[in-house]
Amino acid sequence: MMQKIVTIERFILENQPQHAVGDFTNLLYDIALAAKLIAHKTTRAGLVDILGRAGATNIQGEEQEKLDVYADQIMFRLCDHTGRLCVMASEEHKNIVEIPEEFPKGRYVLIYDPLDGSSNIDVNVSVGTIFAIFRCVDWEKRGRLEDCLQPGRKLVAAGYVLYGSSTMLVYSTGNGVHGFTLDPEIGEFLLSHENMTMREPPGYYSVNHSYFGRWSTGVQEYVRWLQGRNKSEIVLSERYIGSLVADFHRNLQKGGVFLYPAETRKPNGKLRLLYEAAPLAFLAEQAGGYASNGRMPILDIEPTSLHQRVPLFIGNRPLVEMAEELIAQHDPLPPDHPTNDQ
Ligand code: FBP
Repeated sequence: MMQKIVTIERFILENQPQHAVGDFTNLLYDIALAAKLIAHKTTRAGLVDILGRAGATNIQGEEQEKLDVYADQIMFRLCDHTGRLCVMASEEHKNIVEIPEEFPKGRYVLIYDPLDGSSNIDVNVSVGTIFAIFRCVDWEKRGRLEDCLQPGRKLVAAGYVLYGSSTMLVYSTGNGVHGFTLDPEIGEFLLSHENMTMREPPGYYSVNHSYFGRWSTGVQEYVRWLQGRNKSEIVLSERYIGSLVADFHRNLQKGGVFLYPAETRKPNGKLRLLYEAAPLAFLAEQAGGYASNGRMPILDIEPTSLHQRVPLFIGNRPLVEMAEELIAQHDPLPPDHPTNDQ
């Protein structure tokens, strides 16, 4: 039977959550438009001088790629003047991104990683944009840091855009996970994957094995279990693109687990709680999966800083819970460890 043709705009409008009075809907429209503009550049990346380094470094001390500067600018310029936001935070900026005084402030907080996996751009590997939306803590005041430092449980929406063989926008407002594919000919995101769920049984596990020697015993035992060793009956194949959005998207559709554990050189892992782990954890739980830092749900972690990193285990719930079990078994926390009382 022919798939119904539904644009993302119509789907957003018809599926507005109760709290929406228009600005939430329009904010999602803004993000869809930003995705189209960024997709336009990514698909032509090999042609125009957008590749290569921007000659600047970002807060993470990483050399900025031109495309991620462009993507960051697009998100900002599309969202700073609309009166829908009280504040923004970007993976590319050290501090919160304030709404210019001359523009009205709104009721929502937009947090985004403008171009995740940017180190893959030069080699034409899929990259992504990740976004998360909270409500402002105090509507009377202009945006502040505390508006951004909210636990993932408080998210009202999250999603990502995958710039791959086709461009897809996948999001949730707490009412299931839905995917839209960009039809470049008409420039419209059309509903292509309604009510996405983590497929059972799972097919894949995704991890950068080169760090094996630097993982804790619990994580090493877990990865051996994923490989079907140590009497584990699990049968998974291994896939690792090294681009979080692409790895997560595959596992969302085919079932599986992605992990970026802590390791001796990165005691809190590499991925950022606010821009990467929490938005994808929101999607994972909406799709029937789960996300953990190895000890507790990612969505229950109270952020303490804008760019804090967190170990991430995300995918089918039984796979992630096994990580928690083996880490608890092999890496007992010292009795006075704070996580014990959270
Ligand atoms: P950026 O935010 O700097 O792009 O880094 C994030 C990322 O590229 C993820 O997309 C990916 O999962 C991970 O880093 C790959 O890291 P590694 O190269 O250590 O496996």
